[in-house]
Amino acid sequence: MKLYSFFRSGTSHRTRIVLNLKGLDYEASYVSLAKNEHHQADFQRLNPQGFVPVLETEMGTLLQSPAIIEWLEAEYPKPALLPEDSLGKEKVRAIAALIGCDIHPLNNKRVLEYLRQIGLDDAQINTWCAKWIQDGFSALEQILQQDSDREKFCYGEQVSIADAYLIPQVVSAQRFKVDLSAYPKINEIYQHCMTLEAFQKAAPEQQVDAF
Ligand SMILES: N[C@@H](CCC(=O)N[C@@H](CS)C(=O)NCC(=O)O)C(=O)O
Repeated sequence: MKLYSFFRSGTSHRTRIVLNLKGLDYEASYVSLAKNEHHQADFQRLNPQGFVPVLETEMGTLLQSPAIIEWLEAEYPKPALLPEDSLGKEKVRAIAALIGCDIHPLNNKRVLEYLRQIGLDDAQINTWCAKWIQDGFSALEQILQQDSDREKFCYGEQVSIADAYLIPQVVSAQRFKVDLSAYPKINEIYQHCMTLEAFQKAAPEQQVDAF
C-alpha cells in the first residue's frame, strides 16, 4: 500500500494511526501542502479534490480518510477498532464525525487561504481556528465525561477509530494555542494514547517530510 500524505495533515495523521494500530506496512509518498504539490496535475489525477490522504491499494485508489479508515477496518478486522455492538459503533463514529465533519474542515488549508484572501490577518485566522476547536472540544469533553467507563480511550477500554481522530485534532489544537487544561478528559486520553507506539510513530514530527 502507498499512502500519499503530508506530515502536518490531520487527516493523513489519523490514517497513519489506523495503519499502525493494524500493524500494516505501507510506503509513504510525501505531498507537500506547503509547496502546493497537491495542486499539481499528477496528484489531481489521483485525487481530483487535491486532498491528502490518498491510499493506493491492490484494489484501487482510495479517497477520503473516513472511507479509507472504514475500508481498513473491513479488510483488516484485527485488531478491531470499532466495538462489536451497534450502539458502541454509533458512539465511536459519532466522536469521529464530531471531529472529522464539524471541527477539522473549518480549519483546512483552503479555508484559511480564503480567509486570508478576503482580508483576515494571521491573528484573526488563528482566532478562527481556535474558535471551532474550542466549540467542538467543549461538546466532546461533555460527551466523554458522561460515561465513566471512558477512562483511557474515547470509548470503553479499547483503542478505537475515535482515538485516531482525536489525537491529530489535539495536535492541531496545540498548534493553534488552544488551552487544553479546559478539557481534562481529552487531555487524559491524549496523554494515554501517546504512550502507545502506533500513535508515537504516526506523530507529525516523526515523519520524513516534517520540517
Ligand atoms: N474529507 C477529507 C479531507 C481531507 C483534507 O482536508 N486534507 C487536507 C489536509 S488535512 C488537505 O489536503 N488540504 C488541502 C487544502 O485544503 O488545500 C478526508 O477526510 O480525507
